[in-house]
Amino acid sequence: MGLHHGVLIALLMGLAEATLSQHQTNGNSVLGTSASPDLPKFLCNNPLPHGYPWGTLTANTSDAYKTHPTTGVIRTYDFTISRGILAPDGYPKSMLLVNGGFPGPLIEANWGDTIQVTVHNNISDSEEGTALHWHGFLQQGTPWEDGAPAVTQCPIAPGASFTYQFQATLYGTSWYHSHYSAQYSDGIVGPIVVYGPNEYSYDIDIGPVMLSDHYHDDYMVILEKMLAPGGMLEVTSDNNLIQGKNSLGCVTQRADDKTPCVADAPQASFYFEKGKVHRLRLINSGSEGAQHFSIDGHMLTVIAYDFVPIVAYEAKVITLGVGQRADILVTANITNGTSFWMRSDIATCATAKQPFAEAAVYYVDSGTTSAQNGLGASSTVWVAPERSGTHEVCSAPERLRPGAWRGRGAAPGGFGHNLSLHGSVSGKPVEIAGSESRHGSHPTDATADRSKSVESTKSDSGTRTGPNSSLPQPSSSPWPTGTVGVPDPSACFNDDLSITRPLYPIALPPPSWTHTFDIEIFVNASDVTLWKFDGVSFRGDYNAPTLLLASLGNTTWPTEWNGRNLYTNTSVRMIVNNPGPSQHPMHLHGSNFYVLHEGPGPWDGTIVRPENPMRRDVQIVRPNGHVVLQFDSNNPGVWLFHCHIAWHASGGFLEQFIVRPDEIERMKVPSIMAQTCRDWAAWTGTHVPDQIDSGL
Ligand SMILES: *[C@@H]1O[C@H](CO)[C@@H](O)[C@H](O)[C@H]1NC(C)=O
Ligand SMILES: *[C@@H]1O[C@H](CO)[C@@H](O)[C@H](O)[C@H]1NC(C)=O
Ligand SMILES: *[C@@H]1O[C@H](CO)[C@@H](O)[C@H](O)[C@H]1NC(C)=O
Ligand SMILES: *[C@@H]1O[C@H](CO)[C@@H](O)[C@H](O)[C@H]1NC(C)=O
Ligand SMILES: *[C@@H]1O[C@H](CO)[C@@H](O)[C@H](O)[C@H]1NC(C)=O
Ligand SMILES: *[C@@H]1O[C@H](CO)[C@@H](O)[C@H](O)[C@H]1NC(C)=O
Ligand SMILES: *[C@@H]1O[C@H](CO)[C@@H](O)[C@H](O)[C@H]1NC(C)=O
Ligand SMILES: *[C@@H]1O[C@H](CO)[C@@H](O)[C@H](O)[C@H]1NC(C)=O
Ligand SMILES: *[C@@H]1O[C@H](CO)[C@@H](O)[C@H](O)[C@H]1NC(C)=O
Ligand SMILES: [Cu+2]
Repeated sequence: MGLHHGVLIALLMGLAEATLSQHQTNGNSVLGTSASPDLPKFLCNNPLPHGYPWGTLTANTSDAYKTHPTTGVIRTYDFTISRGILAPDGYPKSMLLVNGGFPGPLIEANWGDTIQVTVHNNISDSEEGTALHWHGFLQQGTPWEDGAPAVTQCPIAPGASFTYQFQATLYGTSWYHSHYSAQYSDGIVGPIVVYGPNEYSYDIDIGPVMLSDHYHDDYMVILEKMLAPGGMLEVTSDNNLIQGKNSLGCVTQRADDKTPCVADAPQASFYFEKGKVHRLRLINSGSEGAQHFSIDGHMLTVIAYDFVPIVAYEAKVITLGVGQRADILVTANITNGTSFWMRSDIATCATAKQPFAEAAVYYVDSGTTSAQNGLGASSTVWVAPERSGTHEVCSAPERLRPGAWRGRGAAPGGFGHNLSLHGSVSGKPVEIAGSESRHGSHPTDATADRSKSVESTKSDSGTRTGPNSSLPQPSSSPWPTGTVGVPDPSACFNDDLSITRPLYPIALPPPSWTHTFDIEIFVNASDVTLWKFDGVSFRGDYNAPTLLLASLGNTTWPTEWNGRNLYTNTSVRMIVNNPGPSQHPMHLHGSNFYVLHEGPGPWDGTIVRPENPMRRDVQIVRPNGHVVLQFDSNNPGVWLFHCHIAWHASGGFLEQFIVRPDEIERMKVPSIMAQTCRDWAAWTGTHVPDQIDSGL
């Protein structure tokens, strides 16, 4: 849907100002601003056996697929999905927002906690269904909570609500997104952090860093073009964002497009403490492009991919396909500069009008003590910049190390609290089963004089105002292409499997079934170009979720549902051949897979490190190449295996596996699943849902 006239005028008035406020670019999100809190080592409003929520378990000795803590703690969240107009890159667009922010609120939990999210579908003015997928969560025993419409549930009808509840049995960094059509491309995305044991220590957790290509057109407009007779599968992005922000949004505006765009929207900024080790949680939450991420001059130490801790290795540039995550450590140890560009470039196997995302990284002096906030000089509190947040300080040994925590200024809602290194924090009490009720707060950014805290830098004479006109622009240069460790812009594959090694080794079991999955493009009888995966172009039925049919013993489905019953298989090997020029980030729900081999051309039959192959939940199959994956098919449920490019999934690039059908039949599906279908059926009885695509 386009922008309405009245709205447009209101917007024009709002945009008359020189630059855009955080609220105009990102709504209620504070990511990428000084109001974004650093994260703790773990949440501590809960029991801490042996000092940690997860007791004595460690990253390098735990097989998380078999052993995980069960804390009994429930982290509750309340999400409302509504339409709203934001201008993330200066170009206003009608978006779909979670609690009024883009990106949506952060979900936090400790390893072993239960996450409960109530989702209200408030999408109006052209109503739509929705469903949220919790990417990378295994959903053992709760396959109906996976959030895939037509597979695990009926969509949440407009005006209806649905409460998801599932346990965090893996830990690390992930995200949630709508799995309804390509809806998440319009903004229904947000980060998830599950705190767990760390093998590699760090001082400051900067938190999620969301990398996403960005489209000025609504997802439905894009799909209508793509799926029109004679249409093309290729979709072109307009910009690239870090934390949902970037400038240059007007550069790609079409000449005939009179939408009032504001040049030089603010870019994101990050604050590093000199000499300290920072953890960044990179997430490719985009719709198509693979991202090449770097910070000028800084080596990146990768400690986890997806939900899998790995043996640390150093890199200059990290490649992330859509859905993939990387946890990295960055030491602020450059001595001849204090501000640097963080960069994320869309690799050239995707078509992008403006592929370069930038954000500023500022070194701040960690030696400063606070005089401004009424705390005595004996309390070491980092003042620069002032932060807000509601994290507790708990008395676990690790948390007492000075430097690990930052002081926080007045929080947005006015419930500021005083931080001391050894005590607890006064402020809003949080029940163990209570909510982390930070969503919906407006970014007031009560920052004092930030420029004081930032060391003087060589100011450059750049013409752009971002990231923030009150701070100097970095003038650093990117790693030169063509040098060791810097991939060519056309490189569309993950780092070599020989250097990405899980910290906890698991040997590859013998497969009980091996199958080759082909990727094809074809034109259907209506002259629509679509994808085929494993011989079928997927099209789901929102009114008939396959998991619910399987639970009733029905696994005989129409061909276009592309279901494969795995019967009593124990481990399934999947050879995926990609004959085309696009990369495909292959994602499996319900399991992590082993990555046996990846490369150009066909597979030569060799396996990289069979005694401990890489494991993750998304792996890129490169253009004109192959990937060989294998998973232990022991988690009962119906699980999607698909390309995570939103446009490819819409074009039919999905398959669903029926895992352990006998056990599915024995599971007790909560009655709310049937009620959700009745609500959806009631709504579709009077409305025709515009399912022009695969549905996912
Ligand atoms: C830039 O600074 C202004 C004033 O301090 C603040 O309101 C705004 O949120 C900042 N923007 C970012 C992206 O940090
Ligand atoms: C796991 O890591 C700890 C802490 O670094 C170390 O002491 C221990 O030896 C490691 N254990 C194994 C099995 O690698
Ligand atoms: C629901 O959506 C409407 C229209 O977009 C909006 O005005 C309202 O604030 C939303 N309600 C909530 C609770 O977010
Ligand atoms: C900075 O730290 C990185 C580790 O992240 C290290 O590889 C590099 O050598 C250090 N550089 C300097 C100048 O100390
Ligand atoms: C800082 O030092 C590095 C390595 O010697 C050099 O490449 C870079 O240009 C220097 N930066 C500045 C701003 O002088
Ligand atoms: C913080 O400390 C100051 C000075 O001791 C006190 O006046 C204020 O009430 C405290 N704030 C909170 C939220 O505890
Ligand atoms: C071709 O695909 C489009 C998009 O999925 C669909 O609407 C149309 O019905 C299909 N045509 C035929 C003949 O199957
Ligand atoms: C199973 O479900 C499909 C789709 O609803 C239906 O066409 C088929 O008749 C069902 N089979 C049985 C045996 O009920
Ligand atoms: C494994 O799954 C394949 C695909 O459906 C099937 O042909 C085969 O019989 C299954 N094997 C076992 C042991 O269930
Ligand atoms: Cu794809």
